[in-house]
Formats: sequence, structure tokens, C-alpha cells
Amino acid sequence: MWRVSGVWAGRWFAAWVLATSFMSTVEAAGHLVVEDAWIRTAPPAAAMRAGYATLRNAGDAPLVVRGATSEVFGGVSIHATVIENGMARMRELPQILLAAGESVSLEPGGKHLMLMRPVRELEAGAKLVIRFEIEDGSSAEAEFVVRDTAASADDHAHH
Ligand SMILES: [Cu+2]
Repeated sequence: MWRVSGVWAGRWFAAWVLATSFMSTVEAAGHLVVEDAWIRTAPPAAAMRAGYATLRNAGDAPLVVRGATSEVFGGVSIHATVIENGMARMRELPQILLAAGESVSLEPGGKHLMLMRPVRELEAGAKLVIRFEIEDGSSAEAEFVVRDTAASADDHAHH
């Protein structure tokens, strides 16, 4: 089980993971595995971006994701998109519970990471580390890549 601390260690680890063909998969204590992690491109002036990934509990006990942080953003929240009175709205989620073996997809139109106040430009192809905080005090780092994907109508037009 790998435990890494700091963005540079995370980057090194992510590179090592890529080199060994476990494509952008990171495991940490708590058995959280983060796969298919990406961020949608946005105009340079955008104050918010949406991040997506699949969170999987590869362990044999439940785990609770309490939140996430990144040195590249002033704040990271977990949001859910809900339909209220026919309108798509976003709610902040205090946590995500993953039963043993369970996966949760953060995807356009559903749960997502709300990435606020980027500290640098994030053009397509840029990579950055987001750290998921787990209730037991451990964390799992994952490398996210910025993908140039057109925004869909169900996404963040209301921001
Ligand atoms: Cu949101």
C-alpha cells in the first residue's frame, strides 16, 4: 500500500503508475482507488471547473470520502446535480460513502468535483493532483488531466 505526501511525491508516483500501466490509478490507505480522472476545459477566466472520476473502494470495509483538496485550486467541493421543479441545481455533498467493493462515478450531469479559484491556467492536456481526504485520516492522491470536451447542456450553465 502506497502512501505519498505532497504534490511532487504525488506527481512522481503518478508517473510511476503510468509507467507500469495502471493508468491513472492511485491506491492509498482506506483502499480508495481513483480512475478515469479528468477536468473539463473552460475559458481561462472561468472561476470554476468541474472534475470527474470514478471512485472505487477496493477494500473490504466501508470508507467515507470527506472532501478533496488541490494546490491548484483555492477550494474543492463535492457537488451533486439534482432536479428541482424541472431545474438542474447543485447541492454540496458533505461526504461520499462507499461500501466495500462499491464504485461511485463523478460524471457530467451527476456528482462532480467543483474546482474553485484555479491558481494557474489549465489548458487541455495539463495534469494536476487532487487529494481525496478519507474519514480515517488517510488520503488518496490522483492525477487529473484536463480534457478538451465541449460542455453539455446539463452541466454548469447555471454557474
Ligand atoms: Cu458544481
